[in-house]
Amino acid sequence: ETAGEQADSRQFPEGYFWGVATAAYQIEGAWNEDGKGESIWDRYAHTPGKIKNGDTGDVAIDHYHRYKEDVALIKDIGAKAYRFSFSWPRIFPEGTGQLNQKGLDFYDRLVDELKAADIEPFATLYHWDLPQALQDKYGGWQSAETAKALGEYAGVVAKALGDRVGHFFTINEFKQVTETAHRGVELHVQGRTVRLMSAPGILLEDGPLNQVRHHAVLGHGLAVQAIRAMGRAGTKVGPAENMGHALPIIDSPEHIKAAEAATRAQNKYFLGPMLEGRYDDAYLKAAGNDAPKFTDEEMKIIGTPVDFVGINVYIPLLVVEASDDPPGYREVPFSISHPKMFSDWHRLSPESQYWAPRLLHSIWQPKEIYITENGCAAADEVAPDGNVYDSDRLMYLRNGMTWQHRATVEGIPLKGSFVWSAMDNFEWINGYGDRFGIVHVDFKTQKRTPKLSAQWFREAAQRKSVV
Ligand code: GBH
Repeated sequence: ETAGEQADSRQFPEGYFWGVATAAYQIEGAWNEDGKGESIWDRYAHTPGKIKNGDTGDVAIDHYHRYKEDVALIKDIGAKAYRFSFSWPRIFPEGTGQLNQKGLDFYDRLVDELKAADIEPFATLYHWDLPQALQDKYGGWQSAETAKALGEYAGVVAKALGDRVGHFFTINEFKQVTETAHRGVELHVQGRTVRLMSAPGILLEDGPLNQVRHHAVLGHGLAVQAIRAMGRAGTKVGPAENMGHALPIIDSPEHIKAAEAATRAQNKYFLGPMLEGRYDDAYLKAAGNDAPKFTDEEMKIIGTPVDFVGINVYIPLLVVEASDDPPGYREVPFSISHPKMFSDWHRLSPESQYWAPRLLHSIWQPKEIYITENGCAAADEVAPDGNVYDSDRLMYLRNGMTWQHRATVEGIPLKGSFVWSAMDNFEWINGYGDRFGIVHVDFKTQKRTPKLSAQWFREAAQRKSVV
């Protein structure tokens, strides 16, 4: 075997999308310009005490005004694909009804700029910034009206941009939109209990929360149908879900089977119904009176076939087989010393970049899979020589992508992946504290500086190989 052949075996398949990702509220700024309506995140960030340091996305990284510079930067760091999201209230200030043409025009120009730079646009319809008007009028996702509104908005966007945007994602992270926004997580800090919630931050009981979950997948289904109907030939659509996935700690058939069962259970609210058109019986039975109310017609809409499944891959669940326990698996904790990333919630798990797509493939066999987010925050600093030496992020991405490569070699239909994030940005309730970019942004001057990890990415994308 020659050295050349060895190198080829390490290459990702031809056409693998080497991408980077962002989301509207995290980068755009211009929160009230050109007729944009208010979103639940504008409202939330403007409410004292909700976001670390009182940060807001009012200006963010000013991408709305700097999109040309940013597209040039994305090209420069070697990305062949760019995943961004539309701000729904920029396009429909009231959520439905009157279109704001100026808002839609922004995305029209952005898409043209990307195409001219030979970067494939992948667009997310809804990355958490619900029009506040829908929250006020219907209680947001508590009502099926919001699901309908998402479907209408999807049709308008697909009609306008579906000739150039070949890939649409419906909703980003169903769990965050539903559970984190309406239940949150309780943390115990210095003897106090704090509940961390994302917008709109309305605490719901189990029954209403299950109904919110149901409306989110219903909105997804309606959006899939609208995009199918309006997109030109070739337009593909699917969800972008933060897929709960289990790592079989030991690679043996029994433990892998246990990981499969745990992964199925983790996805009973969202991926399960979307890919099977039905809720898991065990879920409905356990929920009892709190089970969501739904019709057969709605389940058909929810199960509308998708072209691909996008998954954001950050942290796994660790499981071992437990054949004497009914579910067949048992969750085990991370060791206290398990390597952690900069964000408190984030544990190191490069294997997840293989196991998440592999389990998705073995459980549901979607036609295509994308890893829609892969990345980490780091304690980045600009060194005296002007560079940002993010060696931990570089290690994180290199190892993660090595495991993605393994998935492609084994015939799992993983078609591409997106680094989260292209540029440092507004990290939701953590404000500007957690930097996820492979490009550094000085939040005062808005100066962009590609980090060491961006140099690595450019080289890898060009060689189509990470090792
Ligand atoms: C993704 O969420 C999002 O799609 C993206 O917008 C986000 O920037 C990125 O990941 C990084 O978080 O500080 O304890 O309140 C992944 C799920 C949601 C997990 C926010 C961490 C904050 C936890 N993340 N969450 S905490």
